[in-house]
Amino acid sequence: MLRIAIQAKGRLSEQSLALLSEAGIDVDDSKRKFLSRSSSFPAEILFLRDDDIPQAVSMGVADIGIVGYNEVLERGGEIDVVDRLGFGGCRISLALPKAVDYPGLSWFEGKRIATSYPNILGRFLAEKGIHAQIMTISGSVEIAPAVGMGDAIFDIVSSGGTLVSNGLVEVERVVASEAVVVAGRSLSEEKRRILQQILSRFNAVKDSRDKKYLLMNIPADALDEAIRIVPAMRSPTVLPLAQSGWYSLHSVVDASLLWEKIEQLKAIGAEGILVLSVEKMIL
Ligand code: PRT
Ligand code: ZN
Repeated sequence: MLRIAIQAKGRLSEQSLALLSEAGIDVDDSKRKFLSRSSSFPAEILFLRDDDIPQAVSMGVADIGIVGYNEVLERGGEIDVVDRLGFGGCRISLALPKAVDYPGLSWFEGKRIATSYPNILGRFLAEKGIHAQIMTISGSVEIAPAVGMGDAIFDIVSSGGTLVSNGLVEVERVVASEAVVVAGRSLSEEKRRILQQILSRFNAVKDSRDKKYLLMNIPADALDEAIRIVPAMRSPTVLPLAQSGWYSLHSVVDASLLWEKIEQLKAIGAEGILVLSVEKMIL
């Protein structure tokens, strides 16, 4: 049995539950219990605030956790990042009122910077040799300069909309973050085995998310060129059609290249192109 901590309520909770479910780890979260046993996998889910997940894993209250890398960097502990999940992407940046004419990092010397990430900021400033006063506040950091609680802020940015609507400009991107899996350092053999099983399922889910399955009819004389355009993982499947001189070709492509590939295939005579989502992909 492995205990997995995830965010109870917030930006990462739905995608964490969806990932677990796609990996065959179903949890009944309708009762919103603190601890919930999976009905389909030897795991239980502990619902926590994201700030508490690194410590919970470090102390062994949970064996692994799904949490923003920003929290891992800020809180530290006896934990290792064992996987990156590709959602919850954001960065932690320094931002200033837009009226300031920013000359570079030296501007921060002697200034007051409001943040919920004092440890990450402290390390960054020390590394750059800048002496500034860090003002730790736990929420609504973006309003700090307007109310006189700091000259600048160090906060999470994703679209940048919040900065703009508060009259701030991002001047330094300090760290990039996304949701990650963290694991404790003293897991038993059995727990490590379950963790490996989970990670390989997560990878299958992640790999399938950005792939599309393509089927098409292709004339015999264009077959070699079609195989070059969509080479698949090993090589595409080619089946003869009932009508001679034609083949059915099946392949897998990166979703980002889908339209480009379709246009190339049409140009060499492919017909009846079908595009399907990939449910799971095991490499
Ligand atoms: O209650 P709990 O403590 O669990 O939740 P929380 O309120 O501390 O965290 P939550 O749910 O807001 O975020 C959880 C995690 O999501 C963070 O730790 C990050 O890893 C990640 N994440 C991704 C973000 C954002 N994107 C994000 N945009 N966390 C916060 N924001 C904030 C940002 O600070 C800004 O104020 O959302 C606002 C909108 O951002 P813009 O730039 O898109 O306007
Ligand atoms: Zn939080």
